[in-house]
Amino acid sequence: MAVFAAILIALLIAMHRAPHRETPDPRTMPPDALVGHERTARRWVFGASVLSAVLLITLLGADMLTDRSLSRLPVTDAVRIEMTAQQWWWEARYLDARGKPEFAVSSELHVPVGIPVIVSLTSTDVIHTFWVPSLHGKKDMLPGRSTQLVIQADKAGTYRGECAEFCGLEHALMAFNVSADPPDAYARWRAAQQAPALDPARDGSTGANVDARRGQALFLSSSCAQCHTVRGTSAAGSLGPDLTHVGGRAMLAAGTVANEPAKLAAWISDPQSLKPGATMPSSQLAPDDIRALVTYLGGLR
Ligand code: HEC
Ligand SMILES: [Cu+2]
Repeated sequence: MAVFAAILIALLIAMHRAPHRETPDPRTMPPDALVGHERTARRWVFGASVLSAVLLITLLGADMLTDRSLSRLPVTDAVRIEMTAQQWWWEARYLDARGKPEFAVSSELHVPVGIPVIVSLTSTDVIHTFWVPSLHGKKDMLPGRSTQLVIQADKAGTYRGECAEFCGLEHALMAFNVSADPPDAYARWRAAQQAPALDPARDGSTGANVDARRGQALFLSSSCAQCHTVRGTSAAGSLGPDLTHVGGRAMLAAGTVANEPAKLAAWISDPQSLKPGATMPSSQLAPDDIRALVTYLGGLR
């Protein structure tokens, strides 16, 4: 800002002075004055160049120092997440203390405030870029290679993340949220995610529950289960997001669709109309079946 302001002020001064000053014609100027004129101009150019160089080198130094202190964040007791970018959604696998995947979520990450989070980044298809502007700079996600990033949220809140590398048709509809929670809220969220999915067959059979049970049976017997995992059931597909606790997410399909019954129904019957090019196929289900699926999935909190 200071450099920008200085340049503008210099420009304004020059513009203000130009019309008032009779420009000396070099052909009529005495040689002495001409040399003096050139010398002053040369001094100004030289001075400004040196000043620019000094400023840039200072900024470079500050940048390197900041980078170094960021990479020295203490990472004991860090939360570990494996992020895999897909066309066009994000899969986040949370690891336990021994580095084994515990549960997976999509579109919506939770991290504890004030505790470092080690994120391993990779991609299954093309190059994507992980970018949560309020938490860290961009980092490429490369197929077949794993890179690492340490992030830490110092303030509670929701931070939006985006894919920052053009990756195909739905690149612009590939977002996610990072929710930074106070440690106890984070611990509750984590415990809830670790649990297997609710099973509508286990608790009573009235009202919505009949629908939910029908939805579950449909889900497990149709193609859904071949692409989606619901922990605690036989559904163990891995082409689409893990749906074990999908009912608790605010957004679906990488931030494209709000998680409400009507939108969820529209998504299940025709994902292409909401996110053209998405790799989930449209289904030929009857409205009744869609409703049952929506009740079942909506209840998976
Ligand atoms: C060929 C694999 C495939 C099949 C079959 C499939 N899905 Fe999907 N599903 C996906 C993919 C991939 C996504 C992510 C799409 C995106 O965001 O671009 C997805 C996303 C979803 C989401 C949003 C999840 C989230 O967290 O964002 C729901 C809900 C869902 N599918 C339900 C279903 C249901 C119900 C069925 C059965 C009728 C089904 N899917 C069949 C691959 C599949
Ligand atoms: Cu992408």
